[in-house]
Order: sequence, then C-alpha cells, then structure tokens
Amino acid sequence: MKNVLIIGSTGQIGSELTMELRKRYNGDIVAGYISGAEPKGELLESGPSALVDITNEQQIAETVSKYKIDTIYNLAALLSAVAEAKPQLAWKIGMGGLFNVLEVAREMHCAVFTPSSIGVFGNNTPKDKTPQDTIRNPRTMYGVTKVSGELLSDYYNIRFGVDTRSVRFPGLISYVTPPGGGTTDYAVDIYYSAVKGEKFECPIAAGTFMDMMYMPDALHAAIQIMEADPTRLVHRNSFNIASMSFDPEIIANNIKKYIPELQMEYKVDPLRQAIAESWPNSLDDTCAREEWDWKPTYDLDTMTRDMIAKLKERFG
Ligand code: AKB
Repeated sequence: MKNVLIIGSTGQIGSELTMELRKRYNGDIVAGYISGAEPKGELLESGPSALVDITNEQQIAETVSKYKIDTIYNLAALLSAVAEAKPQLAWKIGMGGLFNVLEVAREMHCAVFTPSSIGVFGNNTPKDKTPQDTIRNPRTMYGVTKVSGELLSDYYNIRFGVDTRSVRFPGLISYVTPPGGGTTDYAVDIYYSAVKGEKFECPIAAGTFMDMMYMPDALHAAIQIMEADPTRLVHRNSFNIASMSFDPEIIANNIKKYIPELQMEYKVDPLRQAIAESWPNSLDDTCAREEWDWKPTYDLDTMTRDMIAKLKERFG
C-alpha cells in the first residue's frame, strides 16, 4: 500500500499523474491543490483531495500526517517564461516550497519527487547530446530555482537520508491539461491550432531545437524513478531523460502529414526565443537508461497521431 500526496495536482503534469497513481496504487492518493485551482470531475471524484499551499509548511505536515503519506510529488512551480515575469514568486514557490517539502519529508520520513528541467542548462553547456554531469549555469530564474532545487534535494539525501529523486523534464506535450507560461508550450499549441483549423503563430524561430516528450512517457518516468532500486542509483537529483528533439519546422511538417491544411507563421517572442537558445538541442540520457532502465515509447510520429486523434475526439 502506498499513500501519496501530489502538490500541484491540478497542473499540467499533476492532473494526469494523480490519475495514473490512483490506477497503480491502492492507498490514498491525495490531490493537493491551492485555492482557485480546485480539482474537478474525475480528479475530484476518484480520490481524496486536500488544500495544500506549498508555501505553508504546516498545511503540508498536517496532510502528510492525516493520510500517513509516504511519498510526496512536489509539482508546484512557475514555468520558465512566467518565472521571468515574476522572479520573486518563482523563487518563493520553487525554493521556499521545496524547502518546506523537504523539511516535512525529513521529519515525517517521506520520499520526495521534484521535477527538474532542461532549464537547468545554460549558454555554456554543451548543446548536443548534453551529458548528465556537465555545466549548469542558467540565466533564468526558472533555471536558477531548478539547479538550486537539484542541489538542495541531493543535500537532504546525503545529510539527512531523505529519499529524494528527480528527472529533468523536456517540453511536455499532452492533450489533457494545457501548460501555462513555458518556453516549449508552442509544441502543444500547434496541435490545438491544427485540429481547430486555425493559423498557428509560432513564438519560436525555425531552426531552434529543443527536447520534447509525450506525457505518457513523462508520467512513466516520474513513477519509474520513484520505484527504482536505490542501490542502483548513482545519481538522484536529477536525471537527464529524452525521447525526441525537433524544431518548429519539423513538428509542423509532421503534423501536415495528417492535417495538410495547417498554416504556420512565425511571430517570434524575444523572451521565449532567448530562453530556448540557452537550452540544449538534445540530451544524453544514458545514465537514466543504465541506472533505472528508462526507455521512452513515443517518437514524434506516434505522438502526433495520438495527439491528433485525441484532440479530434474533443473538437470534432
Ligand atoms: C518550460 O518550457 O518552461 C517547461 C520546461 C522545459 O521546463 N516546459
């Protein structure tokens, strides 16, 4: 039996991860939410939920105690572009929140998953097949909080024995809950425009490559890393994982195989473009493959076919 608290359960990852964990484990899988982002529908009806503001350590501790939580998925964060607009809030949630989670985990013996990101890398990092252990010098607040979060999570593991684990997510693509304020969001938005028959305005320039992943693989990674045999883990916070890398032209051409009418026009957003250019073109995920058997199942074409089919069911 596993009792899990998901902080940020109504967000892009949380809304799907919570449902996946409820299918997999038979304990209490608690959907933590903040006021104004309450769970609805199946997420609300299929299991317990609790008001858990990550900036409130007592609220986290009370929920952990009430449900005898053994694992916390800490998914609260502002994505990269919005974190640049609100750097103070990004730090408060990303680092203040993580500190609260780690303190509760230390005192109440929980394992902790905190997603990291390709955003930990910066302009001085090798761009292609970026290695697991390399320069992390981001110049964005998002990246700064993610690198600091990796270091703090490793510190709690080494110093206090807290079972902290993490993966560096690339851009995540899903047809369920849209992302908000990320640099890689264009790769989700383009599918919505294609299916709805709307012209797509692309905020990222042609030739800008970034790693991306379909949500089912991302959920699998988040679960598999927490179930991994700890004696095999050389790394913890955080693992490179990868499944595909493309630029706007490549994804648009792939979608056009199925929706030839798709029209795309570039309207580059300077902030997102600068962030995208500071991130790797592609990651080397050998360590994740070797230490916990990470292996993605979707490539660009299988993802595109599934995204289009699912969005057509919704939008006709
Ligand atoms: C973002 O674009 O901010 C995120 C990420 C890659 O971490 N999707």
